[in-house]
Amino acid sequence: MRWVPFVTFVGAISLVDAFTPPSSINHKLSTLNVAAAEPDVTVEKPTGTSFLPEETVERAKVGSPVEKVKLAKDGTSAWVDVYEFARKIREGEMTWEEVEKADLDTRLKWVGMLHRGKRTPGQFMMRMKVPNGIVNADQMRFYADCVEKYGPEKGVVDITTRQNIQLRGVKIEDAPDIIEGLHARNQTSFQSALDNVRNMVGSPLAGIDDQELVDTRELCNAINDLISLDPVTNTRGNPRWGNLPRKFNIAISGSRDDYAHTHINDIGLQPVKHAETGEMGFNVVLGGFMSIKRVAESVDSDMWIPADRNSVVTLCEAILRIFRDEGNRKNRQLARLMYLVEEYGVEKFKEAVVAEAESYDRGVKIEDAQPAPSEPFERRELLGVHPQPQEGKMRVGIMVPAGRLSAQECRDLADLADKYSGGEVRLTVEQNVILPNVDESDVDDLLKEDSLNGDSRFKANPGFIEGNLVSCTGAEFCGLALIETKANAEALAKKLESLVAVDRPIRIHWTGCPNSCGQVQVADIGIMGAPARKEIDGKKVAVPGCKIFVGGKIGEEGHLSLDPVKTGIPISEEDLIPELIDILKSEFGAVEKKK
Ligand code: SRM
Ligand code: SF4
Repeated sequence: MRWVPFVTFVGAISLVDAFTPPSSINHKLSTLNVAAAEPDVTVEKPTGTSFLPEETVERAKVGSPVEKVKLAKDGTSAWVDVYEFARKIREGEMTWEEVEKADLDTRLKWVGMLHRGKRTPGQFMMRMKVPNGIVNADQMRFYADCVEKYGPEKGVVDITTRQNIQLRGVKIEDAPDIIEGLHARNQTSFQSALDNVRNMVGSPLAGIDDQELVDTRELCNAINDLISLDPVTNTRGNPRWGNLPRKFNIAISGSRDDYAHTHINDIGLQPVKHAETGEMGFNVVLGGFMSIKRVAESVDSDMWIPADRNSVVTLCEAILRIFRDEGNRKNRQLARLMYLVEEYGVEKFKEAVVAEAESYDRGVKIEDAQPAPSEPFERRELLGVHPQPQEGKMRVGIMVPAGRLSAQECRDLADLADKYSGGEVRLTVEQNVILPNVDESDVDDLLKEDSLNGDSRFKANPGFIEGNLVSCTGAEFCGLALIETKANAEALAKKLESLVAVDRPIRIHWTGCPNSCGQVQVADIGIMGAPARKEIDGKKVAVPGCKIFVGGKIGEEGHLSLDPVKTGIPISEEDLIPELIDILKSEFGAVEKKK
């Protein structure tokens, strides 16, 4: 390993000794809540680039503009810089506009801060890490407190398609308090964007599922710690994985339902028993991703690992090391894992991973893929009230339309969680929530709560269409968007619900541009922002429009729908609703309701 010697704080010129080191930098943290050793405050962290082999650095030097930004000053510098910028802005020494552009728009992403310069200049989205999508009432209230000051339009909270939380409206001067507050609550925003490993997706039913094959919580926490907890200083932010060639997604499925969507992640772990020993483990699928250039389903890697912490961490570490040092640094569109796997060939890539894992000498044995179960299995619902294996306990899935939460709605959820689910809230990749461990005897009271009835946007028993809605951020905040998504998605789902009856959940996904953050290719019906024209007053004019995808599949039979069935459809209600009703009737057996 290429650890560079640490520079000591004491007596050394360091990035941080110009001002008091923020306590969060030295805050001991583990998502597992284990007692960690006291951090050594006398060491400064190495940079992300310091872990790269010379050859990789040489490639980065002639690489993409982002590579050059990272070489000029490492992305990991933001872990410290954000405190300095905030202090200077608070003390009137600088304005946010004076923050160097590369810091503002690129490096601050290492603290999870994404400048929303096109839509809300000077304000940021702050993305968390919520391994396995589990948060608590205290964290929910903290999110509300953080965003409320930015007003009801800009200061909102989103549940993302990676079972994660994003805070909106954040200003640089407020960031240190938020970061400290998160760290004090055992959470972080570090390494959640740009060239970092993204939120760890696991099973939302982990530990409360009678069909569970693997409890994904500890494994998601372990990978989360691998990525963003520095093992040397025991502080948040791990520079070892701080300079990847591109984003990297990992998902661990806990049951045959594959709630984690392993087939669209760079690494997907699918639970399967070893055919001979009966030991529980994972088949490893690789390279699934979505982008403007290409959308690809994962390939089978022909690897199986036991479902224990050491094996899972070692496998991910081995793949990450290869990806970090060998991935494309020139063309960001070709820098996803799939391209590297294809360059090697699956077999050779497997050999490289096995050799890398063996070199760590941790006794991890990677075997050939094991046969997946073949008995019939039906994917289960997450919304509504369902029994748990724990006697007398129920899980209650609640719809959060398009994943959007106001500050008050965060507090409402926190109140429900405190009252009914031991303070715990589970997030799903469908941008909804689950309250686990509700006493059976309390379920009726929960369902009668004001925040689940009347004018509330939350519903425990929503319709099949509105309940399964997913939407990316769209033009409200995202500079890449071609259309407004969340508000349209919510309004049109409500409208459809009133117009047609369906007899099963229909998953309608909206995504504002071809990056497909809203994963339209896995949807029953996917709506992707695209150009459209419409005749208005006798003239054809450009209007917000979409392409429509039909027939994506999730679960064991996961399959991506790659080609749109319709293009150039305006997204206005009068144009889109009839198209969707036609598709719902012809493909999903919908029946129009009597007017
Ligand atoms: Fe995404 C870029 C939002 C999940 C593929 N994504 C963006 C940016 C950062 C663009 C930007 O700077 O504005 C968006 C920020 C908008 C905002 O203000 O929220 C953005 N992506 C999102 C979220 C918030 C959508 C949502 O509403 O839930 C999701 C955050 C997940 C998280 O918690 O980390 C989100 N993005 C995804 C997914 C789905 C997934 O991970 O399962 C994908 C497809 C899967 C994948 O990555 O392979 C996805 N986002 C992209 C891409 C295309 C990646 C590529 O290889 O080209 C981009 C563009 C990029 O990275 O250059 C992108
Ligand atoms: Fe933005 Fe496009 Fe992603 Fe939607 S799909 S959040 S519009 S980048």
